Amino acid sequence: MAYAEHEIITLFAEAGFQLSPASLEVLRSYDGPLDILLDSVAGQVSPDVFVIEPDHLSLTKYSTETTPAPKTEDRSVAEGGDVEEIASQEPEVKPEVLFDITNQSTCVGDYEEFVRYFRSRYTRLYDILRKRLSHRQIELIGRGDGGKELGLIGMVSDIRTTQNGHRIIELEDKTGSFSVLFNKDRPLFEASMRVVLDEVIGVEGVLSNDARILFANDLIWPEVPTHTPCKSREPGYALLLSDIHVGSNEFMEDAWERMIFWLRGEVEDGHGLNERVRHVVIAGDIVDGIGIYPGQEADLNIKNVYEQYERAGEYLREIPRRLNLLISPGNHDVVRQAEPQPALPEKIQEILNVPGATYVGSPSLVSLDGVKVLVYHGRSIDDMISAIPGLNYLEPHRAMVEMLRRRHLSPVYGSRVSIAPEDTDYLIIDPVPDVFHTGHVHTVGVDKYRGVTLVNSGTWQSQTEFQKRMNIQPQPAIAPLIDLQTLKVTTLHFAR
Ligand code: D5M
Ligand code: FE
Ligand code: ZN
Repeated sequence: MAYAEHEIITLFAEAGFQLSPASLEVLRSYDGPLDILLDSVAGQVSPDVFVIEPDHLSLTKYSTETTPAPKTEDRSVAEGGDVEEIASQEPEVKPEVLFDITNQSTCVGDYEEFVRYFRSRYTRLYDILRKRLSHRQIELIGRGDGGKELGLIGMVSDIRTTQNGHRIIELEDKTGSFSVLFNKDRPLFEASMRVVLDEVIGVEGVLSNDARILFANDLIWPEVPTHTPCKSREPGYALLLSDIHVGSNEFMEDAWERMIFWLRGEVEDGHGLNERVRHVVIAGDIVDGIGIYPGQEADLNIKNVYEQYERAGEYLREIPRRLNLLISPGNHDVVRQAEPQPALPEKIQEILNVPGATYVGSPSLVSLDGVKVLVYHGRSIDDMISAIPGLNYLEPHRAMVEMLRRRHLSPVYGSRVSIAPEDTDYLIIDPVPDVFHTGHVHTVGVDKYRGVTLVNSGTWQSQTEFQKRMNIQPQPAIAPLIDLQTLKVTTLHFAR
């Protein structure tokens, strides 16, 4: 998808840059996502650069014409190696896992458990919302309250449109259910379109004279309070990856190897970025799995899932041993599909055989050098995109914003995400993370929302036949790199 010259010039001009003729030439044949390239260029050039030269552009692209011999710094299990030397390659600090379902699951999935689960969701989000509502709660409504201003917090149990085009949202709380009307001629109607089933919201408005319906004047989401993120005190970067899909015909081995060469310092990196990487986080879909979608067999070059993990282990062991490697599962992995997903089972960990790796569930909250990172594969992005008008697959970070707004990773129940009714709702976003990392949709999105850095990390799989049929356009082989000291994100391009 090459860009037209005027599009390129305008995009850079809006960011305060001019392009030299040579850079324009380079960009005209560039077929990656230009906004992402621009972001990373803007993040890296010094403030006194106003004219972009080709050198500035190549900052973010690493390619290896010749393949250097691999160094022995990787995670390969050393045979007869010096034990002390191997120990010294261990990462200095392990990531601290703050919150994770692994080994904590209590659920069998019966009806009682669902009741308890939704009660937990309601109560916890109620506590967050209560502080944001100014009016007293509707629980206290008496017969004489018609015409008064009131507030209400509830879980959305029904959304319908009246004959006149107004929207009625049914809110349920512990005491029962109440109808709230959003007038189609008021500006608030727009916001009411974004309400999804099963989320917990607050509304304020005026009660009808017969006290049977609330006319909404305000819609309040749990929301992220303006957040001052923690930053690392020492220099250090984390490479945020996901959706590797080993075993698929479309797994981009060459691109992966280019990233490994860069990570090991075996290709030119004028900025020494690779040396500053301390952590690698993988947010799920390590392998392509088997039987995940119709006709997948034709797309697999490894048709046995255990062999897929064996091969994945080989690729992961190429990551230098000195780095913290954190692995969380996705919907293609061999682990419970219902969310929250526990870490990959021990058997799979043994097959992967990656020394020093830390396995966590999805979601999980980890601390990397003091920065709280919420890692979640992101399957609910599909549900968010189909339920909320205006969201799309090319801007996954916007779906992430909607999750933060709702303080919930998967508000819609009973769509593509299935939820395991744990006795507390692990999908609630609390505490507010400093960094929110997802994957799944195979596109790259970077943004900041109320102080939280959002990263959707793309994929290492080029477009599959299935995705072609579904009209899914992946952006593969782009690795977001976050500076934990500044929380600035750079995207590195390894496609060629
Ligand atoms: O998801 C890769 C991408 O494919 C992501 O954008 C979701 C989309 N996807 C996955 N399965 C389906 C179905 N059944 N319909 C529509 N879109 C889908 P991944 O988890 O890697 O397969
Ligand atoms: Fe995936
Ligand atoms: Zn996925």
